[in-house]
Amino acid sequence: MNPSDAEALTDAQREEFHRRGFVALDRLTSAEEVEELQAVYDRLFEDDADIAEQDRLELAGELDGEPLLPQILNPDHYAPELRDTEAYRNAGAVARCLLGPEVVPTGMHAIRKPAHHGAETPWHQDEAYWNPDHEHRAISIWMPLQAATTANGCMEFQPGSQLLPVLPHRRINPAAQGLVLADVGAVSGSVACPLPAGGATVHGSRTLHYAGPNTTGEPRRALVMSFACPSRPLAVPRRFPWQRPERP
Ligand SMILES: O=C(O)CCC(=O)C(=O)O
Repeated sequence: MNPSDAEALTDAQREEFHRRGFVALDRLTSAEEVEELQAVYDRLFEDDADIAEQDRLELAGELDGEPLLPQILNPDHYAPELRDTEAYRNAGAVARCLLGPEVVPTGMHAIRKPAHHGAETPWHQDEAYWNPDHEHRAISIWMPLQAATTANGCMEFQPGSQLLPVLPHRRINPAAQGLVLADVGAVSGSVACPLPAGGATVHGSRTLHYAGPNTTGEPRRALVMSFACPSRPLAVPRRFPWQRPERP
């Protein structure tokens, strides 16, 4: 790890990530860059943006023809400038600081909660979406492009849940591509993480997390940057029946 990676987080922040499965950072990038990223982000979500069908997902379905929780996979394929940012450089340093020098970027996604009716992102573990035949050491760095609050859908985490196995999940509803933890009664004592614009939360692949609905008059924009160590096949593969017939 080079010295600047080691300084990406304080010892207390690293300890908190490993103990609780998440950590909140006040600043990943500047207010100026947030403003530039907002414009790029909003263009990607316009109806006529040239996004491949497989990279446009609707996680929660529609209400009166309006998407409730639209997601764009690989936004940086359509806007490569997202990679040439202080946010992305700092996210990489945070990832190497937590997981070591072998860590590689594994992609970005963007989830937008529309004003007034953006749906909740229900409780889930990211690993429930991934290849069950492999072991994963991965983190996601979630950065809001406006302040994130409990009113517009900031992230919420279940401390200690990174130590759990992948729990059973199901589809949010038959028309949606998102997953929800089958037994949300398993969640208690969760911690909401409001953030300033350009701050970030960092969570592990099994950390249980949620983001509430957007009840405000402004969209809630979040850019998620993911990183992982090279994944290895498990000696005993797992079965994630909720992924059938296809893995999103
Ligand atoms: O932005 C959201 O609403 C949820 C994000 C999330 O679940 C994730 O990044 O894993």
